[in-house]
Amino acid sequence: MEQLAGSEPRVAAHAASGGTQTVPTICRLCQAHCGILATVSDGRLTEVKGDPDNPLFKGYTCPKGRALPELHNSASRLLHSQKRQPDGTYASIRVKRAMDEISARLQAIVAQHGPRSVAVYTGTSGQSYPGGANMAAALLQAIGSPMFFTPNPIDSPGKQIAASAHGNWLAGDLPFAGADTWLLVGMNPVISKANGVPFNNPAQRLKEEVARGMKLIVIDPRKTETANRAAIHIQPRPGEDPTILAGLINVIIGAGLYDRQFVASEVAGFEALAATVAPFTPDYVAGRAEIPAAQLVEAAHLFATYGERGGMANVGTGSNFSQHGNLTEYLALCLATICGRWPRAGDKVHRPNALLPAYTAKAQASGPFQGWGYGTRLRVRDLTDAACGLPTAALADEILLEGEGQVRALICNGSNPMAAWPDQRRTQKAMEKLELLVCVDVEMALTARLADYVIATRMTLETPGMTQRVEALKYYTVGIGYPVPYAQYSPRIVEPPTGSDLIEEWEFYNGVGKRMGLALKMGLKYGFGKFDEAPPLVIDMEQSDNLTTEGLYEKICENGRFKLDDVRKHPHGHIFEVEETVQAKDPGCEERLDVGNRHMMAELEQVLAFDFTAEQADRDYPYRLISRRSNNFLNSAGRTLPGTKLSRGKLYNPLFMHPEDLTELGLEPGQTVTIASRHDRIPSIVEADETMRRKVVSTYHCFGGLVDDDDRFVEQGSNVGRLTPSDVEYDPISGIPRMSNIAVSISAGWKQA
Ligand SMILES: Nc1nc2c(c(=O)[nH]1)N[C@H]1C(S)=C(S)[C@@H](COP(=O)(O)OP(=O)(O)OC[C@H]3O[C@@H](n4cnc5c(=O)[nH]c(N)nc54)[C@H](O)[C@@H]3O)O[C@H]1N2
Ligand SMILES: Nc1nc2c(c(=O)[nH]1)N[C@H]1C(S)=C(S)[C@@H](COP(=O)(O)OP(=O)(O)OC[C@H]3O[C@@H](n4cnc5c(=O)[nH]c(N)nc54)[C@H](O)[C@@H]3O)O[C@H]1N2
Ligand code: SF4
Ligand SMILES: [Mo]
Repeated sequence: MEQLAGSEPRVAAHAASGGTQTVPTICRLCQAHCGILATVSDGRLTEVKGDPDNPLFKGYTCPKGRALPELHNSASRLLHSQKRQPDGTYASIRVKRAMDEISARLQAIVAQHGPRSVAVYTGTSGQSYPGGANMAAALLQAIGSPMFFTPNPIDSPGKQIAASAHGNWLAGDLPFAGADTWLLVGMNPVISKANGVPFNNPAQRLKEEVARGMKLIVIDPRKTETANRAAIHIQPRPGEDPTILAGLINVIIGAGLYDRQFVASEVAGFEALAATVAPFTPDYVAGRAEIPAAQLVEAAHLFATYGERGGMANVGTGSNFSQHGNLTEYLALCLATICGRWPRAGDKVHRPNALLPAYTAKAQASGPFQGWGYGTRLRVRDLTDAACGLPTAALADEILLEGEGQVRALICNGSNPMAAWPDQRRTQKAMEKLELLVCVDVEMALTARLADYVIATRMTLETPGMTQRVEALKYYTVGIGYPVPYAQYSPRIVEPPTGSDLIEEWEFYNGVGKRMGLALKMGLKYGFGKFDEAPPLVIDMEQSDNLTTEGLYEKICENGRFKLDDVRKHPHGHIFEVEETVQAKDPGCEERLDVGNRHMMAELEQVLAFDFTAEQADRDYPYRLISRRSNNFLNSAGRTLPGTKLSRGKLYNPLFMHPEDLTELGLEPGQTVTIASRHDRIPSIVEADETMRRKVVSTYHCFGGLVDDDDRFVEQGSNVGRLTPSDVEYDPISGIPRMSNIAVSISAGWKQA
């Protein structure tokens, strides 16, 4: 057996030895990175279940994780890279050959059109592999192109934009466990395992906290699995989150329930905030969001006064999709800040790093900074680089718009524009216009079907895994990441199927860079906002010949508080003992958290001025389509698998409607309907759902086929991104278009146009 750096065998010994063995490892499908037990029989992954000996996850998994064997063994999985043939069909190509050809084509494109003509879009599944997205970024940097995109600006871009306007707290956020209250806006962590509730079994964490006495407040137009546990569920019209949060802040300030001491010593802009929220009286908010005024007042009092320590507020994708996401995220930070909800000197540091460098948590602000309007300018819609990254919703136009600076080559790393981007018709035009489209994927996903090359990669359990990335999430926003200094490392668990020719993401980018004669340097840095905690780590690939993935992970974790070797000693994962307390503020520190940012206050004034009555009375498009996530699928991943356990025989994304809305329209569950927005129309099949607010409907994203494929909706669903134009209603900073609270009409039947 080949030996690697750190004397680790190529695969865990059991995998090579035949027979059946069950070993601990990490599910890397989503950001939770649950500790799991994988059973391997004769070199094949046969079962995944929770690991009761994992100290953090304690046996927890979700259906997606338990379906890892189906993914790894799927007949529709790519075992060889694919090259598009002149007739549009695909033929297998050796990955080395593909790298030769791709590097030659990239070189020619750069020579003719300049570095900016090459872009990378790294997606959700790119995050399963530490090193992949970073190496893609290193390749782009070596080429000299700034055109690096992620899903973040079509996810929750308001988080970083709000944090830049508000400033960061250098002790991080408050722990969920033990809090008295918590406010969740536009998110459903029980299903999404995203932020808000700790993702080591969120349903259980929430249940425990509520049983202990936490009072949860949820703002969501749907009575979600999370809202079921709420002491107060505000079920408003969608799109009114800034109105409601401004209303809550107004009540709290008006009744003098805020933390005067904290505001006096750590906060700037309080008067501006108080003045701007003043018109958002309970009656105004109630009439506009269509909620009881008394409920708003009760929620404000509960949040501000219940218990000794109180709790924080977290915002999810629903609010970010419904426009004014930057403002909603900002107001949620302001709400926590005026109530003094940040760790203080002497508190225990609850997210100290384990595989990331140690840092000093301080009870002080790292003041605001300008989080937009800098760096690379896009050629469309006056968009620029920003704290959330380059505006992804505008990339299709950067490909379509001819002239200097046009993007002509795109590499998709574990991402799927055709399933995930808004404005699917425009996206398809853009994908078809590219001179070179490369998809680095594990299946012939929707975008791969338009690609020149599809690079087939190993799946997670065929690569080593580790949890460092999860720790870094706390720098991205509040309310996310491991709630304790936990880490896990896993060796490779299985070898890929025999006869396959697969590569790992980072090896592909490194291989292409080498062939282009470029010196790749992977740069890694972490910190709250503008504040770097440690000198950036640079991994110079020219100095790293014969590097293995295991060796690369050693380098990535080089400056960690704990060494990878320490973590490896605990194959079931480990919660380290880190007894650190938050330090007092630096003497003379003048930094303040800003709750009165001019741009945000101006946006709140715009919200106030908006004629919401016209929207409420829209007879042509009387329903509001909102977002929602499938418990069994992570975005589009695994969607090409024929009839998996996960789809439970239902291969489409139904349209969920309140039963009384169904009756009003004369529809029966299971009936086919047309969902039309002002922009486009898609077919669907209705399902009764009492959790919906009346006149609000929802469906899952990332279903459906290419744009001419609507008629097959029963076997593949339909794509909600079709209903959203990317250039009509969009955020001027992140470019995110309106992806929830979409005005739609619903009518019986479907006929392809
Ligand atoms: N209408 C609407 N649009 C949305 C959303 C919504 O809720 N509604 N959500 C938005 C959000 S929050 C996001 S994050 C984006 C998601 O945007 P993307 O990240 O672009 O989309 P995904 O579907 O997650 O793409 C994952 C791709 O990786 C592939 N893949 C799976 N496993 C692996 C692997 O192990 N290795 C590699 N290399 N590839 C793999 C999958 O086949 C798939 O093609 O979509 C956004 N778009
Ligand atoms: N099972 C599963 N888990 C996932 C994913 C998945 O596809 N499946 N995707 C992953 C990804 S990429 C992400 S970004 C996270 C997202 O994680 P979350 O942000 O928690 O996303 P959702 O679960 O869709 O919850 C969004 C909620 O917002 C509500 N909503 C919609 N519009 C509005 C509005 O205008 N105002 C308010 N107040 N609420 C609104 C919806 O009813 C819904 O309950 O989940 C991740 N986890
Ligand atoms: S929540 Fe599910 S998909 Fe996410 S890491 Fe855990 S088992 Fe995997
Ligand atoms: Mo996302």
